[in-house]
Amino acid sequence: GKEKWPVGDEKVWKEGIPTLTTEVPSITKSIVNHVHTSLARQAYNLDNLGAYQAAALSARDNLLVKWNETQLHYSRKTPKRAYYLSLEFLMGRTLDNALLNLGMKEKYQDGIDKLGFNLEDLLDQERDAGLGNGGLGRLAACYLDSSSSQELPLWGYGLRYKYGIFQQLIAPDGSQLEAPDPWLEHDNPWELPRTDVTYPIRFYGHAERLDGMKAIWSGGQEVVAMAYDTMIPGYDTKTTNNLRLWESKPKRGFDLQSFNGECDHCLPGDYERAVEASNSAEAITSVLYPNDHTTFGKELRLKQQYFWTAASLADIVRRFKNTDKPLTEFPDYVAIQLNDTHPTLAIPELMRILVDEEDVPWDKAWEITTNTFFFTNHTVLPEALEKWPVPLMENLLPRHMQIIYDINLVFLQAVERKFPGDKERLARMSLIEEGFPKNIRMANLACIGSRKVNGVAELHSELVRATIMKDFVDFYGVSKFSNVTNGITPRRWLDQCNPGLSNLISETLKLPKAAFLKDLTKLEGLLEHAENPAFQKKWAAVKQSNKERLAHYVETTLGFKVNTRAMFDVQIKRLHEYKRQTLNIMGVIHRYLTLKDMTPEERKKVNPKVVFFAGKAAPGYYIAKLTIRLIVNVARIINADPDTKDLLSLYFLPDYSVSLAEILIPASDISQHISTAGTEASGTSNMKFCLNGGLLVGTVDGANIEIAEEVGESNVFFFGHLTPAVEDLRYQHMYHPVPIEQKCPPLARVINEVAAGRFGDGGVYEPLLNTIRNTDYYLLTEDFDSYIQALKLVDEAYQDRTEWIKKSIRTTAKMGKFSSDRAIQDYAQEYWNIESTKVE
Ligand code: HBZ
Repeated sequence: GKEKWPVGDEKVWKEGIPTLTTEVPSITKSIVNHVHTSLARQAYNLDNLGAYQAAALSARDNLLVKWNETQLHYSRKTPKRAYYLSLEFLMGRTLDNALLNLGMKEKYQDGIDKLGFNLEDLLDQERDAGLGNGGLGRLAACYLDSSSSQELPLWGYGLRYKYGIFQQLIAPDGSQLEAPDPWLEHDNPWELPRTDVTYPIRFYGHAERLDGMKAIWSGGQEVVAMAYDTMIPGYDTKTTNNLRLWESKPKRGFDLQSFNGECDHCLPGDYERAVEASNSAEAITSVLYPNDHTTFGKELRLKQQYFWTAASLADIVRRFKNTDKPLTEFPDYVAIQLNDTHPTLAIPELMRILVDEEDVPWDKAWEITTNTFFFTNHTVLPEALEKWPVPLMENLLPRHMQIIYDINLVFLQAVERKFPGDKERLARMSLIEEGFPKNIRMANLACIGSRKVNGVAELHSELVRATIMKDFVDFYGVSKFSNVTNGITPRRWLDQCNPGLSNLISETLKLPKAAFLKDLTKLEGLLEHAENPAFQKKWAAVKQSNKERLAHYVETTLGFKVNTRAMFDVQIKRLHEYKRQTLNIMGVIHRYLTLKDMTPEERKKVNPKVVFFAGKAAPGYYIAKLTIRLIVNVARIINADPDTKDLLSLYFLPDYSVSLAEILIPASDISQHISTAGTEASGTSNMKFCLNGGLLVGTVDGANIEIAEEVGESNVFFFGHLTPAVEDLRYQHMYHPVPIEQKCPPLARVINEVAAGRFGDGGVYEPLLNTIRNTDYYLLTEDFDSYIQALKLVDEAYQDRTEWIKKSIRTTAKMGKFSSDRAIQDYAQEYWNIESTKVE
C-alpha cells in the first residue's frame, strides 16, 4: 500500500527538499551563501581557511542530499545491513574525495577560480582526520569508501576522539617528540552532531544473578554516548553510507544525584566530586591510544572499548526493533564485522541485551550472537594478542565477566566432549588464561562468538589456522577460518593522489576514468601498451613530475634540495622491530661506506639514490624511537658529505600521515616492505606503491606474495629467508649463537661504525645495536646479505630505464585484485550475505 505522508502538506514539504547543486553558478552561489551565513564573513575578510570551510559546507550540502536519500531507502527497504566496528578510522582529508566521488571536482575548481581562490590551496587547508595508528585504521577507511561505491548497505561505528594520532616532531638530537593533535580546533564541517541520538552507558556497579542465566546489573556510574555522523559518499553513485562516531559526555551535564546516593542535600564536596566525574566521563573519548601491537591493561582503554561497543549495539538493536521483526531474525538483518579483537566486548554485550533485557533464553541468544558476528585478525605476533586482567573486568563490567564465565563453561564442556580428557587442550582454549592475575583472551572470545574468522592475506590466514587458532580449527573444522586479502580504494590511491597517472591511463585505454576506478581489473588493458615508446615516455614523465612534487614538499618543509634525477627509495610505515626499518638504515650505512671506499672514478658509475623514511613510533617503544634517532643522525652526516652526497642522500620526513602518503607514494621508484617472513599480516601500502607504478623490494611475506603472483616474480625484488625457516633460525640463535663478525661481516662493520660514533655518540645506540648482536629476534643478521644483493639487483635494473618503465607499467596493470571494492564484495558475499542495492 501507499505510505501516508507523516506530517503537514506533502507538496509543501517536497518543494522544500534540497537538490544537488551541480552547475558552476549554483556552486558559487552556495559557497558565497555559506561565507555570508555559516561563517558570517564576506569577500573582504576571507582567507584560504575560510574559503575552504565554505567550499566544504557547500560540498556537504550536496553529500547530504544523497545521504538522506540513501538512509530513507534503507529504512524503507530494510535490506540486511552490515556494520563495521573499528576503534580506528584513518580517514585523512575529505574535501578532495567528496568532490571526486560526487563527480563535481572540475565544476568546483571552476567556481572556486571565479571566486578568486585556488582549489589546491583550499584542499591544503584541511587537517587530516587521523583517528587511527596505521594499516588497520586506513583499511577501515578504504572499506567505507568501497561499501558506498559498491552500493552496499554498511555503516561504520567508531569513536570520535578529540585528539587523533599524535603529531610527531623531531628534536634537535634527532629523537621523536609527541604533541597533541587538535584536529577539531577549527569546526569540522564533515560531521553532524546528533544531540538526539544518545545512549546511557554503565560502568562498575554490581551484577545480581536471577533465576536461570539472567541477571540484573545496576549501580555504578553512567555516562552518555552521543552520535556524530559523517557522510561516506560512493564514487559515481547515489549511495552515501554513514560513519557514526560516539562521543562520551557526562550524564545531564554533571550528575550530582548519582554521587549523593540517597541524600537529597548537596554538599560542596559532592559538587566537586561531580565536577570530577564529568571530567572522567569526557576522558573516555578524549584521545586515541597511540600503540599498535602492544601494551594492554589500561583501564581507560577498556572503558573506550566497552563504551563504543555498547553504544553501537544499542543503536543497532534499536534500529532492528524499529522493523518489528522478532529478535530470532536478528542475524537475517544484521551482520557485524569485528575489526581485530578491540570490539570483542560486543559479544557478551549482545548476550546481555538478549538475555537480561529481552528475555531471550541463553541458548537462543548464543545462536543469534554467533550468527551475527564475524572476526578479522590482523596479527599473529604473540605480544599483540589482546588480554584483559580478570580483576579489571570484574570491577569495570561485572555482568560481562559473569557472561564470559558462562560462555566459557558451556564452550569447554563441548571441547571436553569432543576431546575427552585433554586437559592441556582445555587450558589452551579456555577464555581464561591462568596466572596472577588471570587474563581474558580476547581472540578466543572473538573466535567462539563469531560465525567466521579471517586473516588479511593468504599467508597470514594460513598462519592464523596453523598457529594462534590451531586448536579452534581442530574443534570447529577449517571452514570457519578463511581469508580475505586486504584492498585499497583506487579513488584515493590512484585518481586523487596521482591525477597525472589516472589521466594518462584514461587517455591510453580510451576509457573514462570511472571505468577503471570502478573496475580496477580494467588496468590490464595497459599491458598491450607496455612496449610502446611514446607511452613509456609519458609514463616516465608522470613519475618525474610526482618526484618533483615530493622534492618541492621536502624543500618547503625541511629546506633541502632533492636530486629528482636520482632513484627514489621509500619506506613509510609505523616504526616497529618486525618491520625492520633498522635493516634499511643499516643497508643505507653499508651503501655509504661502500661509496666512501670507492675512488672518484668508480663513483662515476654509481646511480644516485635518495632514500626516504617516514613513520611514527609508539611513544613508549624505546627501540623504535632509537631507530628514528639513528636515521635522522645518519642523514645528517651522509647529506653533508661532499664525497657522496650527490650519490646518496637520506631524509626522515616528520609526522607521517595519510596526506603525506599521498605525496610520497606516487613519487617512489622502489619501496621497501621488508618484515621478517611471517610477521607482516598483509601490508597495504605495498599495494598503493604498485598501483602507482612503483616496484617493490621485499620479503616473502603478507600481501607481497600475492602481489608477486599477480605482477610476476620478475617484477618484484624478493630476498630473505622464508616463513618456515624463521622458527628454526631463532632457535639456532638462542642455543648456538655465532658472533656477528663471523656470521655477517658487512653488517658487523656497519654496527661497529655506529658504535664507534661515526653518526654521533655511539653509546646512545647501544640498546638498539644489542638487539641485533644478541638475540636478533627479527633475523637481521640472517637476511642482511641477501638484502644487499637485492638492492644491487634494483640498481642494475634501474640502469636500464626502458626495462624499468616496462616493469612499472606491468605492475600497475596487474593491480586489479587489490581494489578494496573486490575485498568488500568478498566480505559481502562470503560473510555478511548482504546485497548491493541501488538507491532510487
Ligand atoms: O593491519 C595492520 C597489519 O600490521 C598490516 O599487516 C595489515 O595490512 C593491516 C590491515 O590489515 N595492523 C595494524 O595496523 N594494527 C594496528 O594499528 C593496531 C592498533 C591498535 C592495537 C593493535 C594494533 O591495539
